[in-house]
Amino acid sequence: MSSVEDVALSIAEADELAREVLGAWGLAPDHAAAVADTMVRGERDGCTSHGLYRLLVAASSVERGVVAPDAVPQVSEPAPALVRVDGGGGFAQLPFERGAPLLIEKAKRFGIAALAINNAVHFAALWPEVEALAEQGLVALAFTPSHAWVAPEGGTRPVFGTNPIAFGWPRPGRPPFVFDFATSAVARGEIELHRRAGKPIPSEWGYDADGRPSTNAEAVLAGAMRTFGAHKGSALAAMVELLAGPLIGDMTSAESLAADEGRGGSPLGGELIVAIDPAGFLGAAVEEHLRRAEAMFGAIEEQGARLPGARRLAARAHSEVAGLRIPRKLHTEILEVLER
Ligand code: NDP
Ligand code: PYC
Repeated sequence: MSSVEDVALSIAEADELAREVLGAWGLAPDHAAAVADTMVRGERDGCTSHGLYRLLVAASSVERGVVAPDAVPQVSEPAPALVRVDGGGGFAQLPFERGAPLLIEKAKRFGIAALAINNAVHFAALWPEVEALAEQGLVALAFTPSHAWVAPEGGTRPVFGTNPIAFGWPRPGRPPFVFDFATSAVARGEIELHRRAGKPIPSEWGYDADGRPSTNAEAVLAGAMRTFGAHKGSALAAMVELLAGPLIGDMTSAESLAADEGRGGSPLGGELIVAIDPAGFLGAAVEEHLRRAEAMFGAIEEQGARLPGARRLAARAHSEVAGLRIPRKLHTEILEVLER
C-alpha cells in the first residue's frame, strides 16, 4: 500500500519501470536491462543513493550526450589472465556482464585474473559485481575512479573521485561477505539525496568553495568532499585512481571531469576487477580454510558487532516480501523523465 509520502512498487514493477525509462531515453535493450538490474538491486537492498534515484542521473547523462546509449562492448584478452572490455562510451553494466564469464573462467584456470573495463560511464554501486563473483566461489575486488570531487587530506581542493573499493568473499552455504564503500567520507549520491531533501550534512563530509567545513549539501557539492579516515582514506583514494586509471590505460578522476566539459554527466573512465580462486593456493584444502574464515566472522558477530552487508541482506529479505517503497517526489520525477 502507498502512503502520501511514498509509492509502493513490487521488485518486478520497479524493474519494468526502470527498463521503460531507460528504453524511452534510447538505451539499447541489453543496456537498459543491465542498468535497470543494478538500480533495482540497489533499491531492493536499501542502497538508495544508487537505487532508482539513479534513473534521473542516467537519463541526465544520456540527455547531455555523455553516454553512448547503444554502445557495443568489445571483449579482448590482452594476456592469458587478463580480460579487457571496451565499453565504447556506454554504461559500465553491460561491459561487466559481457566480461564476467571470461574473468571467472580465467580466475579458475590461473588462480587469479583481472578484468579492465575501459571507456565506460559509471554511476553505480560496485557490490553487485563482487557479490556475483563471490557467488561463483571467487574472492573479488573492484575499484573505479569517478570525477574529481574530493580533496586530499590536508588540502581543500578536489583531486580524487569518490573512488569506491568493493570486496567479496565466498561463504559456504551463506551469502558472500561483501563490503563496498566510497573512499570519500560518504558517496556523493548521499550528499545529493540530502540536498534534494533540504537536509544539512555533517560538517566532516566536506568544504565549501572557500575551503571551510560546511553543513550545506549544495555548498559542499560546489566545493570539495573529504576522504574518510584522514590520511588513510586519502591514500586509498590515490590507490584507486592509479589502479583503475593509469594502470589500465584509463582516466583519472580529474581527467574524467575535464572530459565531461561541464555537462554534469556521470564519470567516464575505467574500472578494475580482480578475481582470485581460493583453490589456486589451497587446492583440496579450500573448505578447511574457508571454515577458518567463518571462525573470524563468528568472532565479530558474537560480540554484537555486525558484518558489512548484514543490513543490506536484511533489507533485501524485507523487500523480497514487502516490495519497495520510493519517495513520491522521486516517483513523480521518474515519470516526468519518462515523458520528456
Ligand atoms: P556506506 O558508508 O553506506 O557503507 C559502506 C559499506 O560499509 C557497506 O558495505 C556497509 O554494509 C558497511 N557498513 C556500514 N555501516 C556499517 C557498520 N556499522 N558495521 C559494519 N559495516 C557497515 O557506503 P558509501 O556511502 O561509502 O558508498 C555507497 C555506495 O556508493 C557504494 O555501493 C559504492 O560503490 C557507491 N559509489 C559508487 C561510485 C562510482 O563511481 N561508481 C563512487 C562512490 C560510491 P551495509 O550495506 O550492510 O550497510
Ligand atoms: O555517489 O559518489 C557517488 C558516485 C559517483 C559515481 C557514481 N556514484
